[in-house]
Amino acid sequence: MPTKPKAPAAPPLAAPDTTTGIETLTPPGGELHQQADGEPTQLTTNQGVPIGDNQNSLKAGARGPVLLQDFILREKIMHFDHERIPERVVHARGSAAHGFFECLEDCSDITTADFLQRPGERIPVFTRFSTVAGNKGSMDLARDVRGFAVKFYTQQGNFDLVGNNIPVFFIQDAIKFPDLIHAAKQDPDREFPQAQTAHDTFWDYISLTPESMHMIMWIMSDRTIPRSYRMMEGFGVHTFRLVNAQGQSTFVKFHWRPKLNSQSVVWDEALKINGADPDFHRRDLWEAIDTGDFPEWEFCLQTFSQEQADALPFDVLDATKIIPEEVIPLRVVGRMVLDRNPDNFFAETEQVAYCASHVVPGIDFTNDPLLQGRLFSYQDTQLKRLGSANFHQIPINQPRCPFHNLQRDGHMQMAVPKGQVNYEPSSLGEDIKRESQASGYRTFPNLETGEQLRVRPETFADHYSQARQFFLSQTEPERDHIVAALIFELSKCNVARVRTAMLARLINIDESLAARVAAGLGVKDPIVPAPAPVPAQDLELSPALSILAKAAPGLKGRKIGALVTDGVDDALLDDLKAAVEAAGAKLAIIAPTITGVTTAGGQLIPADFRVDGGPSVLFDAVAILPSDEGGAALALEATAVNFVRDAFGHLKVIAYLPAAAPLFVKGGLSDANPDADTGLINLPTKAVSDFIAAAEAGRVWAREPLVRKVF
Ligand code: HDD
Repeated sequence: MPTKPKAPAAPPLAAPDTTTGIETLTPPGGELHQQADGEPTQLTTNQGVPIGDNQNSLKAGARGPVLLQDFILREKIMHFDHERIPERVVHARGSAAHGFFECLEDCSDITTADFLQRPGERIPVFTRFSTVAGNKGSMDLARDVRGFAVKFYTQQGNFDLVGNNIPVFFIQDAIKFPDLIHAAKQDPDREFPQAQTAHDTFWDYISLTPESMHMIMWIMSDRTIPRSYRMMEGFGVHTFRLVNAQGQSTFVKFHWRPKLNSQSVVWDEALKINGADPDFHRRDLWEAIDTGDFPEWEFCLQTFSQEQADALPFDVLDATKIIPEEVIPLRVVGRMVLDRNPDNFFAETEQVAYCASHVVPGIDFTNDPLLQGRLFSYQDTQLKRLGSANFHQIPINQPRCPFHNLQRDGHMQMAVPKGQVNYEPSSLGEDIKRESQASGYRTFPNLETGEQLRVRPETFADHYSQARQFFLSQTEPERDHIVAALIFELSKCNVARVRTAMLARLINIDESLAARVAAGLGVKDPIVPAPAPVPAQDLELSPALSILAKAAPGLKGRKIGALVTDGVDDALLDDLKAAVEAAGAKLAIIAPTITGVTTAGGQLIPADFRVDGGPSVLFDAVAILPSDEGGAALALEATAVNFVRDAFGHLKVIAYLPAAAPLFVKGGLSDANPDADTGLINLPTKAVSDFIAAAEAGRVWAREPLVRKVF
């Protein structure tokens, strides 16, 4: 067994201050409540009573009735009956990891936030990624926004940055959120479709919600089918406020930038990954961390003043808008590394309670009406989910700094607060902690005036300009994918009005977009634009909005699949493995049996996957390396033929030996032309290094028109 690499040497994480005498919750206070030292020597009940037989219930006679007095049976079953808690109403399916945040730059010029003051200092974080619409047991590769929630355990309390992998949102006001989510999730009468927006109710709602058009461009792009959680950007979405020691406020948008760059799969591949490995993303995150390949993100601030905000052509309180990086650049002030998998999914990933209202001194809110609604929603939902106002006492939710107040009691109180005094002002209870104006959280004293109105500001009225900017800032393959995604989704809508209404919106974003989607839907009638009180402006394009324009060549963190048979060439396989690993990727062996293959030189190479369990959708590039007899035998396996056909169809780089010819013929790829296709690497002619270089360059976009109709 290879030994597990250890986390890089790091300065110790800031530990809770134990010198203040303030109680923290681990371990619980009071001698009575100390856990006994040492591991129990045998299975016990929850009361610590040793269990003699965990297989048979207590009966009156060997074949007689079970007795009610069997407290061991009743305790075990009662606990089992209560194992489930309500799943999150959105973001139910997720995966999380522990790690650290390291400050890289002193930010005292703009914020007093303690974790952004001292370069080199690290604090713990717990980060959960999720899909939004699907239930807890749904598949990972749904076309969906991904949640990107980070709990920073700072020395001044927990800061939760509850963001997404997309920097804008569907709606501008939180009062619309329940309707949006009802429309997106399964239909209430039949409880399907699961984990997808490709249905009438979602598109009906969207067609009637023009403010969602910018978000629609993002969710129809490849951002919603990421290759890995490790390869996603993250965004705080709203405009927040930073406040420095002088009380000055600076607006900020929070960004996470992955070290591995943003990467996505293609749609047909996503559909097939969901069948091949519904846990594709959670497995990928788990395995990367487990093998020491720790994912990392830069933490960036996009800061701006009131004057800069006033000069922008939209309102910074509108969560359907971005500020292009070209207009206000990002300042990299920290990094996050995830280096430890949870010990227990339920205790940590399921019970972690992120709240948008959890901020720390130096970070404050703005009047964004979407953010304001969120400030209520998260605490409320945690009460429902976790069952008690004491949810902050669950270990994953506890601050890592001392905390103390006079809140008491409630369901599942875990602490044992001492003393007679649980109120203040009080003249008794000398040791209770008091408020401090000097160091306490201070809300920025923003001047607010105005009538009480239920209205949307006029500055929120432009719904199309940034949607157009996003669409036109994409590279050609990315625009093609937005068109294809809209055609796919709208083709799943049975109600013709919904399709027509969407075309009437799309034409306000870009005429060619609407025309192409109409062609893909087979709509021949002219498209009548929906009323657009503020027509789309031509904003400066922003290449930073494109994944492909920013892509850097490389295979780090990727997976290469080699389909082999008995008789595979030893030297070739060794070269391939060495080259793949040197590029920072991992090689997986796919073989006709899980025991593996015997090479031409007589070595037994164990397989990672049997051919039907390791389709090419699980890999970023593939090598087809059968022996002469092996190639002919594989051509009789539909899964091996599909391996090659799908790798080609998903625009992957394929290295192959001449012995793979029967697979290409059976897969309908006999006319694939290695002279014209940079992704076909004929190994006797070309070298393993050519394969690696081609795979590092990414998918072969030029092949796309050969494998599907581009409207
Ligand atoms: Fe939300 C969960 C992100 C708008 C109400 N949200 C949740 C999670 C993420 C986000 C990442 C999962 C946290 C976890 O892993 O436990 N939500 C966002 C973003 C939004 C947003 C980036 C817009 C910018 N959310 C939003 C609104 C509301 C909510 C407008 C309600 C008015 N969100 C919730 C919630 C959830 C939640 C119901 C479900 C489970 C939970 O909170 O803990 O309160």
